[in-house]
Amino acid sequence: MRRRDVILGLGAVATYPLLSARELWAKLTPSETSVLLVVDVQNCFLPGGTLAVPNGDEIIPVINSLGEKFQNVIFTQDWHTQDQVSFASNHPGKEPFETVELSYGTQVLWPDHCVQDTHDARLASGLNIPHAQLIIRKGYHSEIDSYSAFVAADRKTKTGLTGYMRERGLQEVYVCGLATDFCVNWSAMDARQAGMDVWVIEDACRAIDLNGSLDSAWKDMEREGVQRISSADIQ
Ligand code: VGL
Ligand code: ZN
Repeated sequence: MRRRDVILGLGAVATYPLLSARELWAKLTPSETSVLLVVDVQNCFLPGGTLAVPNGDEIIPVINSLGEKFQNVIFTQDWHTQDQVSFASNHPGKEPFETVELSYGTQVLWPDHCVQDTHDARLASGLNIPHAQLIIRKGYHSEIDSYSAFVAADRKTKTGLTGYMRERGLQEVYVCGLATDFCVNWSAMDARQAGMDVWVIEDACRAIDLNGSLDSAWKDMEREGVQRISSADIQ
């Protein structure tokens, strides 16, 4: 915190009493050990995609601006085979958004989405973060889904992202992308499990919100010490 910021902050107290504590005080400054984790910003989750998240496209400009504030940026890419166990089409008689019991627990069934090497699975063309360093794919084992960027749904199968981040000394994770209540949530929770400091940038995410999933995702994340912030909290 620089002295100038404090003085500006105090001025703001007098003038704009409704500003949040973060706006008045400590903006977060990403360092060389911080990473922006951009989760599943792919055509399938955008309007017109196979599993469109409402208003998912609105976060792209927010994420592009955030990208300029981070030295380290990692993308994730949901990357399923056509026989992926989480596709309703692979469970005769079942419809998307119903659930099934699998060996690793309850699985939500989804419309076919993000099939490998399709236009639907590509990262959104509006993303503009040329210095992003890694695209980590997940969900490619046909028998196991993976919402998390770190560990698949069986809670055993790893993507390798924890090892990559450890080896590069990346310890602070700022998570954004789609969807808040599924892949963002699970990735943030697993990053905490791996001992990282984790922030979720709410206005750089959009949710599916299935049967209260958004509320329970925020409750779970807050319980695990994931910090809920907005893009304006980062300088
Ligand atoms: C996601 C459902 C299925 C996500 C991925 O990116 O949140 N949700 N596959
Ligand atoms: Zn998926």
